[in-house]
Amino acid sequence: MDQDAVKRTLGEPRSAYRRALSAATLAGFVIATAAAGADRTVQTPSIFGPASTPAYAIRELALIVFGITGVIFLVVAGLTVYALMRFRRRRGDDGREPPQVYGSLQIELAWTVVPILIVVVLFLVTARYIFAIEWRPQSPQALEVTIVGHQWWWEIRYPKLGIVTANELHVPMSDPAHPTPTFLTLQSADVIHSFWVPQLAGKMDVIPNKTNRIWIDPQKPGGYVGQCAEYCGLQHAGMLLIVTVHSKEDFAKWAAEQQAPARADAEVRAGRELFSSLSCINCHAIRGTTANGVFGPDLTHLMSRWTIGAGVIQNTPENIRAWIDDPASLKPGALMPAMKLSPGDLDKVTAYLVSLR
Ligand code: HEC
Ligand SMILES: [Cu+2]
Repeated sequence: MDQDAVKRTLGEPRSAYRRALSAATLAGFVIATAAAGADRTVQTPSIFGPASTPAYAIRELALIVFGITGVIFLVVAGLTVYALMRFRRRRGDDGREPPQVYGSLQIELAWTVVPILIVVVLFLVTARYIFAIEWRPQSPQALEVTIVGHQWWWEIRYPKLGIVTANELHVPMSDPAHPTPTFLTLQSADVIHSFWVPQLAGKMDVIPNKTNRIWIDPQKPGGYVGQCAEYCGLQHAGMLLIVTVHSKEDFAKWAAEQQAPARADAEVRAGRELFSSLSCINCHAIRGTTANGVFGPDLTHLMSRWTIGAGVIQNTPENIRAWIDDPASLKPGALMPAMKLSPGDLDKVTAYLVSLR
């Protein structure tokens, strides 16, 4: 599946913050589970549309709990309706109280023991699923990715592959016969965030000074949308994560492109030199240059990403120019200052960034 097919299956990112406010965060994204762009079955992320083992397990558990509580509801509601009908006030009612039952050991035991048993069953089933997911050992074939939550974007590192990117996680699909799961190490650079891609796994908090782990094994290629699920400040809702699941060959291709050093095209030399002379390099890294900041997203292969600003804005040259001019106009509160460049300098820096494929 090529990148364009994934983009088509994901739909359009919100072009402006206004739309981000008007649409429900996730509903704003239409995404598909279809294998390729050709047959588009569009859907919003749903816990009922799992595509990876932990998400399947969560749906199964939800259905079991729903089943048990549904039966309880039917029994209680049924008995209530029966009592209301059967014992309603009738003509000729003498108004006396019905016989009262006091201190029946059998009845009291029954309504104490039965609910305890139900709760124990729910507890054991849940514990079984939690342990099955959390205690899965990491296999040697597993891909390792470190995800660092920032206000308000995701840093994504592949330590063994030497890749650093942002906001768009790429993983190979995992064939159940030959699983290649992805194990994610979750860390935070500032406040508590929460990693949540509903179709791939449960929520996991991303906590400063603590490392959490989670794994996914998506079984079909496609695009999946995730969202920070713990209020983390002004742009909490503008902290989306897009997961692209590739076939193994396509993932290898993507990884090779990301591993390549940043391009240094001759025709954007002026922009490159200007960029290196500005404070951009204190916050952003471009591999192979003097830019090695880690406060903002790595820009080495900026144009390989579909969005900028963590899913808020489509990645186009015009939007990059507008972003550098004043990030707050596109993502109010974003922790990048307006760089106050002259229009000419803006053009040069934009041309350089746009060359970073
Ligand atoms: C004080 C640190 C800081 C400086 C200086 C800074 N940036 Fe940023 N930049 C950020 C942060 C933080 C983000 C992520 C904002 C978000 O998504 O909420 C960002 C995002 C970006 C993005 C979007 C990247 C993406 O994948 O979402 C581009 C492009 C960018 N900056 C270019 C520049 C350029 C060019 C300069 C210099 C003219 C610059 N930045 C200076 C902190 C900085
Ligand atoms: Cu967050």
